[in-house]
Amino acid sequence: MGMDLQIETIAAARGRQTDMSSDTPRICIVGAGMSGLLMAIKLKEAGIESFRIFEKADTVGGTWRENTYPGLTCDVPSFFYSYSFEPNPDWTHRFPPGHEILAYFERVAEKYDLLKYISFNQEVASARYDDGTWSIETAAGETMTADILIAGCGPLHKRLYPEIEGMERFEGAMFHAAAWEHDVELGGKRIGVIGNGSSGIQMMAPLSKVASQLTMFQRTAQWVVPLDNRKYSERQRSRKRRFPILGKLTRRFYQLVYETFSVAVTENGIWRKIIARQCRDNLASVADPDLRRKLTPDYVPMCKRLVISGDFYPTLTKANVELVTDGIQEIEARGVRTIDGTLHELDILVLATGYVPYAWGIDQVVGPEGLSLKQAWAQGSRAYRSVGMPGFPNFFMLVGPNSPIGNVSLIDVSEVQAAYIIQCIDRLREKKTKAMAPTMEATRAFHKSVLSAMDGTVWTTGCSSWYLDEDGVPVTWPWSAARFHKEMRQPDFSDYDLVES
Ligand code: N01
Repeated sequence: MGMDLQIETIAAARGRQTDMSSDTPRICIVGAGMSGLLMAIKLKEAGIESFRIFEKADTVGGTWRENTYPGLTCDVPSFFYSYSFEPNPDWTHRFPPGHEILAYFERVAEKYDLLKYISFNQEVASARYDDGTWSIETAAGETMTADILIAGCGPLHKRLYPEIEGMERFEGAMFHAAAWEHDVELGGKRIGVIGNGSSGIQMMAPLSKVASQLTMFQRTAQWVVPLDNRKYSERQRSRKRRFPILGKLTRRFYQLVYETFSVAVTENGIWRKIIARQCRDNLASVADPDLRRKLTPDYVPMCKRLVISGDFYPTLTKANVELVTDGIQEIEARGVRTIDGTLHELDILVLATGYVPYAWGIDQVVGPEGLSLKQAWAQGSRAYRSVGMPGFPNFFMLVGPNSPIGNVSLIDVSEVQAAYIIQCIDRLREKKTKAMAPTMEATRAFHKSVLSAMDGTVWTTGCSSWYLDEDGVPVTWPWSAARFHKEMRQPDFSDYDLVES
């Protein structure tokens, strides 16, 4: 099998990893989004300031900088979608609006004095491990020699643009949901939205308030769970300001709720039934039988990432909103033509078509034997416990392959991984260890246990989703979030190739 062949190739590199000569290692972090900023804070806490962050854009914030579409909201509760060490009493809603999250990360970057470590507008073009160090070069020509390379690019890094016949002929404004063109006037316009994932569904209610006509083009129906996004009053916020423990308790509460919820996707038990029931009850609330039929998925709830929205179904019943389920035949100058022959005339077309799954933005990382991550992952992204790759010494990932992803807080996940990586770096700083990479055997054993556990998960029950790789294998963590916390508490260095001095 492809991966085995690659693993053998990587195995040839074993034992050739070389020196890391300082106890203040030079560290390169790729990305100044949620996970890259977190890593920087944790390095500073560990007394390491010899790091640099390369960020492709001109500000921090990652996905929360890129996404600015109307209605953008995180569907993980605000108090849980915050760093555990940096509670924010000022969240205005249970589910925070995107601009508040971006402002939060900007504040954190300033408070922890991180901006001076960041090289903005520097997209990493190559990173190569040779003679015991990483040589990193950006597209704009900046270079860095590092002992350790840490990727914080995220799994949904690259926008997916659909390939639909005639797209270039459309005469209106057309843009991806993650590249919103704010100078395009929406008021009174005929707006089309292709895609009904979390992004497409979230923007429907606000767009329906301004568009003269709003048309959603749905290829596959989604299960939707309605959760109320309640507003926090000024009184509640000031109480949390005065008693920070309240924010911490709220975070812990949601962490426990979500740990419980995570079992619903990994085990076919009571929680899966309860959430499936909520989805079905929500669908049953759609009074129009024809609309309900169009909205009824043919797969098990949560197989695709669950969409959380209390206003999607009501929005679809508005007079200026239409759900189109006939397939798209082509895009013409004046709109979208569906296979039933109808031309849906549009002024604006939003491509809420998601992301290229697992295009991590770090394809160009090359290990000592000349093998790139792109080549290593040609048969699907695999990693050792979501943080490391065999044959890639002193290389770590945040939210790497097989991280718990989905309806969980990736901040929580990243904190676990950052703490793990710090322990690895501590080991490297002890000087006894010059380089480390997970062994082939440990990676293979981990992957084998992942594969056998996938059978019980909801992701393999039969649907197409970005959770799956090209072979239909989920690139997720097939066990509970609690198990992730437990297993990642400390590295098992017997699983690593260690080059000792
Ligand atoms: O993207 P998606 P998204 N013709 O991949 C359709 C996170 N997120 O940006 O299902 C027609 O979910 C595609 O159809 P189908 C979250 O993790 C979080 O919405 O493949 N349609 C689907 O309907 C989420 O899961 C928040 O048949 C085409 C849609 O486009 C992830 O980002 C908010 C098509 C893509 O849905 C991605 O969500 C928003 C084509 N050629 C996003 N190609 C939070 O609140 C694709 N589609 C945290």
